Amino acid sequence: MKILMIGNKESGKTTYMASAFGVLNDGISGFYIHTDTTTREWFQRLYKQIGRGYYPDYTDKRGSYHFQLFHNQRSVLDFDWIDYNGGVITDTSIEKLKNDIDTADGMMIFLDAEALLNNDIVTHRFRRIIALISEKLESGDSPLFSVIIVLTKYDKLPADTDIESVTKSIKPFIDDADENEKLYIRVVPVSCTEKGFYNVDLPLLDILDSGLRLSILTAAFEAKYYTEQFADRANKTGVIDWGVSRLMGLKTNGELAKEYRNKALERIALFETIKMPMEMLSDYVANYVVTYPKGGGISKKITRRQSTVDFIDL
Ligand SMILES: Nc1nc2c(ncn2[C@@H]2O[C@H](COP(=O)(O)OP(=O)(O)O)[C@@H](O)[C@H]2O)c(=O)[nH]1
Ligand SMILES: [Mg+2]
Repeated sequence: MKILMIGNKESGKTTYMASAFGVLNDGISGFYIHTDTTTREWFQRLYKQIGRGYYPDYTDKRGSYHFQLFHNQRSVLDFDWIDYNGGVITDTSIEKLKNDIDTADGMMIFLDAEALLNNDIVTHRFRRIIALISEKLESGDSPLFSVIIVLTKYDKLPADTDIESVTKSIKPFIDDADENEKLYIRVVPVSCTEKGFYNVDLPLLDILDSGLRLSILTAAFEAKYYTEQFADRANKTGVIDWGVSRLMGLKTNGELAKEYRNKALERIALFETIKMPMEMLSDYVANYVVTYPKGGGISKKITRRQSTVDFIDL
C-alpha cells in the first residue's frame, strides 16, 4: 500500500508523522507499526522532542518510509508513506503529482487549521487535488480510495471554535467528493504539543483500514480465480494430457492443477489472517471519538460506507 502525504511547507507533516509513529510504535488496541532501526530511532527522537515542545528542524525530512502494520504478533499490511515534496502545485509539478496520485492507494492532505479558519489557504489547489483523485477513480480499476484531511495545529485555535467554521471553505469540495462511491473522505483535527497528542493515530489507522480492505478484496478475488483454474485443470487430467504435454514440453494439467490449488490455498490463508484484524480496525476507526486540545466541539460518530468486503464469505 502506498500512502501519499501532501501539504504546504510548515503545515506540520513531519511533526504529524513522527507523532503518529511515536504513538503507534507503542501500540493501540493490539495494532502497532514497525520499521527499520534507523527510521525508528529517527522518529522516536523527534517524537520525544515534540513531547517536550521542540519541533523538527526543517532539514529533518526524507522522501519516503517503509512500514509494516502489525496486529498482535502478526504482520498484516506493508505500506510506504511518502512525503510529497512541493506542497505548492505549479503547472510543471502537476504531472508529477498526477503520477503520484495515480500510483497511491490513500492520501493525507495537511491543512494548517488556523490558516484555514482565517481563509489564508488557497483552496483551488485543494480542489485540483480532489479533481485528480476523481479522475484516477474514474479511469482506473481501484475500488476504493481514502483521503484524510488532517487539520494540523488545532491547539492554536480559540477554545470555542467549532470544526464546521474551520472547514467552511473546503466543504463544497468535500461534499462533491462524498458523491463518489469509491472515495472515502474524513476530516481529522490533530494537535501535537508538549501538552499532549490529539487524534494522531486516527488519520493513519483510517487509511490503513482501507489498505486492509483492499488487500482482503484482492485475496478473495485471487482465491476465487485460482480455485476456478484449479477446477478447470483438474477436469482435464489423464493419459492424453500427460502425453501431449510431454511432447510439447509443457506442464501437464495435473501439474498446473496442483500449482493453482496451492495458490488458492495461500490466498485463503491470507484472507483468514487479515479478516479479524480488519474487522477490529474498522470498528476502531468507525467508533473513534475525536477529542479537542481545548475541549469543546462536538464529536460525531462516523459510519463508514459499506464495502463489498462485508459480503465476501470464503
Ligand atoms: N502549536 C503547534 N504547532 C505545530 C504543530 N505541528 C507543527 N507545528 C509548528 O509548525 C512547524 C512546522 O512543522 P513541520 O512538521 O516541520 O512542517 P512540515 O514542513 O509540513 O514538515 C513546527 O516547527 C511547529 O512550529 C502542532 O500540533 N501545534
Ligand atoms: Mg517536513
